[in-house]
Amino acid sequence: MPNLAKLAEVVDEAARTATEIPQLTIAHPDLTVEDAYAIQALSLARRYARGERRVGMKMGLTSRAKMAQVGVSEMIWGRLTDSMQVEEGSVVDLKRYVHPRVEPEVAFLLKAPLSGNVTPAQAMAAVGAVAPALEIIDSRYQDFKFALPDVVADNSSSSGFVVGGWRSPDVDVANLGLVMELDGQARQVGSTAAILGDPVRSLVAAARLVAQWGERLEAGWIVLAGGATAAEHLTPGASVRLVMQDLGSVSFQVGK
Ligand code: OOG
Ligand code: MG
Repeated sequence: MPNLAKLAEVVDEAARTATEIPQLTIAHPDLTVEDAYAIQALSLARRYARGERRVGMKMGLTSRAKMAQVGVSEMIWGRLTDSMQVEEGSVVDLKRYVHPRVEPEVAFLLKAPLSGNVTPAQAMAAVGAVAPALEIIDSRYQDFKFALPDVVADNSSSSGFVVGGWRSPDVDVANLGLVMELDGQARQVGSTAAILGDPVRSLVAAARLVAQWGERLEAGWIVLAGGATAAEHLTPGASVRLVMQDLGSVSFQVGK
């Protein structure tokens, strides 16, 4: 039985110091997905002990494009804290990351708790606002390569996220066209429909998955539905912008 607390320290330190590490499954080939979620919870406990606050949840690998890019085809989730949130329009420091990438997402802001088996209508009834979002993902593993238990233990590559202006949840997010630009050039073009056919399904899945771990999505939390396209590498000095039909745009700048 691997020492889960020790492995939590390893992934937490890798993230804290932006230092790459070998995949955990090399030394621990029998690591299960359940072990990995326990490691994630223990590593987040270390962040809370340093004063970070939970602000939400991110879903991952909810589109085929994302699954194909990382070679893992299972839906995963991670925990978001306040220190990961990047103000819209601000400059991010690449030194905080190992090998960051950016991907276009939809964010839900909850006005009521949500947990367990819910219908899409029940899920949307708990949503106070929706927004376009850019997630900065950063695997702590060498070469951004991992197996399912590795990425789950590493908080599903959670690293940073930028949320655009909140809009009324009356905007139907099922099939919104989107363009993610780097330095004004379209690099990824797609639709929110790539996210499980409708990002609301990702919120439904989020409610079900947290319940398995005895948690619930809380009012005031942000839920990221998952990347709608493959992610792009962040390069020094780049300006990154996501334009989404009906929801407007969100952007940030990469430091030189
Ligand atoms: C895993 C995290 C996946 C998403 O939106 O699909 C994710 C990774 O790609 O490193 O955030
Ligand atoms: Mg993501």
